[in-house]
Amino acid sequence: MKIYIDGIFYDKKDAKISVLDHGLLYGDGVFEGIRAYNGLVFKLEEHIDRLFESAKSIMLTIPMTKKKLIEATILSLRENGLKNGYIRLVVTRGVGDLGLDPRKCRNATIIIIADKIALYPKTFYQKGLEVVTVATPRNLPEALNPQIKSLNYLNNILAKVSAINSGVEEAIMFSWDGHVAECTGDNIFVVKNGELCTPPVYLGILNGITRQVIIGIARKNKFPCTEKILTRHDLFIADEVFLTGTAAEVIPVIKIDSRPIGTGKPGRITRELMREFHALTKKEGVRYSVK
Ligand code: PXG
Repeated sequence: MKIYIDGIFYDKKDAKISVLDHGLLYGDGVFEGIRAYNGLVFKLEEHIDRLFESAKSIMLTIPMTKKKLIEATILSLRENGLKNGYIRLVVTRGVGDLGLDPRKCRNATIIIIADKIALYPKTFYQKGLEVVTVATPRNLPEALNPQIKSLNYLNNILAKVSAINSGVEEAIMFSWDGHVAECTGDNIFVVKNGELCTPPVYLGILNGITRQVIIGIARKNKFPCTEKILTRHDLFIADEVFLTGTAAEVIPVIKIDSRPIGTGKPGRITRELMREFHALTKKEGVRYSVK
């Protein structure tokens, strides 16, 4: 495995960064997760745009143009001979002194890891996933806006720990005032009477790229789809619930807090959207060739 750090590819064992990098010391940095399907990078420009927006929001200058970063991303897939894969782009504030002051970090560090990812075991995609609601609320947007995909994921990790402690793989997080927000690395959709609903971004969630793709597919297929405030009650009485994310793709939820959702099996609309999503990943994206 070859890992890109600041313009050079290193073997995995040699891919190292300084202990004084503020990405490590303070979680000061941003990241993206991107997927490639059969030689096509899905929504590459959208991910690069979001990375630059996350960086802008924390006043971090990415020392590379979007075009060059796209080239480096594709090069990473090529170097690793990956036709299918997951790309983790990380930009940290860089090496600095001890102390928060980002001015002490002269150069941002750019890391590109191209590998595989399996967020949940494969069987859950057919059988559906069991999840729990957790007490840890999503970050307050006024404190650290969840739209920033920052290296500070402790909020979500705490929720994930609660899920694991409850014997399931994923957690549904709420906003500080008790509305459904999102999961630890996925957005959430509810289906009720043939209509789709998903929480609005202003509530304090990541505006997932898969989320946006699913909204588009749903509307194209004439399923009404709205951004709406949802409560725990709406989850419990839903006909179907599913999660979306680059790593997770589209995954049905069949139980929340030990309560069966709908029939307790992956629903018809969820399955249709999963099919449509996979069909889209096969035909859309930035094409590249592998040696
Ligand atoms: N919400 C959160 C909090 C996320 O981190 C999503 C939703 C889905 O967004 P996209 O744009 O991917 O549809 C995410 C995605 C990783 C990793 O380790 C990253 C995410 C999820 C899981 C793993 O790179 N972020």
